[in-house]
Amino acid sequence: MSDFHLYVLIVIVGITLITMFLALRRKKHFTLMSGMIVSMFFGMSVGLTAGIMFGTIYQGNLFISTILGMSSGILAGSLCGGSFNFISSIEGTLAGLMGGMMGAMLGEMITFEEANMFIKIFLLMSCCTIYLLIILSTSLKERINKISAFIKPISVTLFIGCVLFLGDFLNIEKEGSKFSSSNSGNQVFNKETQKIVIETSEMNYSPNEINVEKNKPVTFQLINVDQIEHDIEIRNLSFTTITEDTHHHKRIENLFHLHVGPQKTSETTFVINESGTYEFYCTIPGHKESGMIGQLVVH
Ligand SMILES: [Cu+2]
Repeated sequence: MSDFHLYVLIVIVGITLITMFLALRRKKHFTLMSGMIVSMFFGMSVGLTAGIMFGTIYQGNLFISTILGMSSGILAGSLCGGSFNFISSIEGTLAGLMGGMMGAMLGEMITFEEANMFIKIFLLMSCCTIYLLIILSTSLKERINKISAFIKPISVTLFIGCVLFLGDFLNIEKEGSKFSSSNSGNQVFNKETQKIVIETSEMNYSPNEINVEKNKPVTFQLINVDQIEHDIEIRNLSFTTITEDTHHHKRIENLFHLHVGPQKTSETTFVINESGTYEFYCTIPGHKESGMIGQLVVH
């Protein structure tokens, strides 16, 4: 769990407490219907936020992420609804259950970056519950007459802005530290980069045996002269990525994957941390069997 995920959890707990407090205090201003709407909105938003988050953290284990996502949604929805009345708590519980389940499935399927975007959107929606609570419990006449009618939207907007800004800040800081560590890594390892060029043509890698040194940056270039796509995959390889020009489909520990489109070139620079002999192959169905296989020796 990263700093960003921890931050999202803390914000969720915070909003749940604020929502409960507001709901209990302004209960008499709410009709049954508006209480139900708020609970449903809150349960669903928190369920989706937590579901997507746990879906990415426990990628590959949909059972755990579904349980955690649903529990978070149910807890938030029922607490918020329970502050109004029993019917609203049922509404909140069910919405939280559904949101958590859908979020976990979504988190399982999308990449880390995409998930972070969705988490921010649904976290924003969760924060908006506070605004919804204030608006729904203030009569129209009151809203027009009071100066606080101006203050409230502004303060709520500021609050939401701060919440999002802080989340972004944590994200940036994480990326920043990753960047600087790889930079200093460059200096520690070596200035010279090893360059490996592999050409793929007619179900063959050429060369199909490569030698590299560990703890030294390797630029890996894959040139595809074929009319069909290829890739290269290495399992159980402990490495640190420095740069890449293609996106990973999924973040799996110790799995190296570089994809190359028809008549395209892909490149990535990384550092291998452990010596050993590794097998590499193409994951496109049938290609490995037709001879797209090779050996990587790390000294
Ligand atoms: Cu292939």
